[in-house]
Amino acid sequence: MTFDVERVRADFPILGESYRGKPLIYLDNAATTQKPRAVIDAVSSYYETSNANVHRALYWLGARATDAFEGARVKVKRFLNAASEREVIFVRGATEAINLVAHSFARPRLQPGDEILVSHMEHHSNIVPWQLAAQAAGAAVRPIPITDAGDIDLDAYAAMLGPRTRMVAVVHVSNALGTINPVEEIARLARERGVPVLLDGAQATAHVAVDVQRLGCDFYAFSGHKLYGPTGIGVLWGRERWLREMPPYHGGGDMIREVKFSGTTFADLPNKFEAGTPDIAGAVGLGAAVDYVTALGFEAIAAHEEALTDYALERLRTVPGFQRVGEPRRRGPVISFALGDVHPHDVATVLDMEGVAIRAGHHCAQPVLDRFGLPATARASFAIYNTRAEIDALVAALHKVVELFGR
Ligand code: C6P
Repeated sequence: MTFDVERVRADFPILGESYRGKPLIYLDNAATTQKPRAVIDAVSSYYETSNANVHRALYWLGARATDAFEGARVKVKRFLNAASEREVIFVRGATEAINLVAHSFARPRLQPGDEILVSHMEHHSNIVPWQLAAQAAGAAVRPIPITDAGDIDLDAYAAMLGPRTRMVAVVHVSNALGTINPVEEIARLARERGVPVLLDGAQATAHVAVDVQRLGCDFYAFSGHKLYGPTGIGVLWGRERWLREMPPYHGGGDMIREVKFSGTTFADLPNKFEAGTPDIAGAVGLGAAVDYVTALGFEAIAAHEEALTDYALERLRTVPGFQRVGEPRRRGPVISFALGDVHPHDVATVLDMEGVAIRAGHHCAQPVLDRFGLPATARASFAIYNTRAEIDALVAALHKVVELFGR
């Protein structure tokens, strides 16, 4: 199937917006993606036709809401190729998913002197929860080194896996460097030593097909809003064997079997981890987002985004002072860069005046920027609706930055 970017663009109403006469050129897709009409309609149609609380109401509307919510879970199960719907836990996003695993899985298993391995390129969401769990137990979080190119040093990783390693947590696609990590290999090495692996898929699910069984990991975390879905909804996938053993993370309604003052028993999976009224409309929207990308197909998505990223790199090299941060072996549609000694915030501000939205800062990944000796970078990140003309506009705006700062 050929990929028709103009047809894709027509699905995203926000791309028609402009500001001060300049059309929106949205190149901050790693922060959050825009939403297609199908997702917006699914959310509003849910509220217009199906809104009720789930798993509780004894009337038809409640059954309709529950069907919509549980239908979304089935879609996510297929999307990830999970073994069962019981392995799909709805949470607020990747951050909550990782906190859940750190708190309910890792923390009770940790002893003083134990180690959790994370890579040096992790987002804070895949560092801080492990630090909290480790601190409580007298354990340590150790960074797996990365190379100057921005790849995980697999030999160093293999050497670090030892008798005290209790957990490995690694990002599938880096938000700061764009690296697509060899996560199957990382999981295989851990599995050989009986160490469970969590993959942070926040930046992966919109760009590469994810098959959790093939990846061989134990947990997979992602956020709906980076996959063209709503904010406030995300997924923790976990192997049923582990999820059954884990204690609940939050307590409240809808996660119990029986509550007595003498003691409470908990509901089966996945409800055990979904205390309180969930983000029902968010889940429905996420289901629509999953349908949307599945219909486009990941082969077509990847071909479009790879061609766009290649084109962007070729054109960006023409900008005086452009320096890419990280040249990993495999990369997603993310380019982090410096522009001479112009501060990345100045770069982003001038680009904004030209209608081009990028991110500048540490991207919530301070350790990796420290690793490269930088306090911040500018970052352009692409999605299915971006075009070569938008890359040209980015490059033209960067030339203006260079002119303005006289370098
Ligand atoms: N990165 C970025 O601009 P939440 O906030 O829970 O949806 O996702 C957290 C998260 C976890 N892991 C990775 C690799 C991420 O990139 C993110 C979010 C955004 O890069 C916001 S800081």
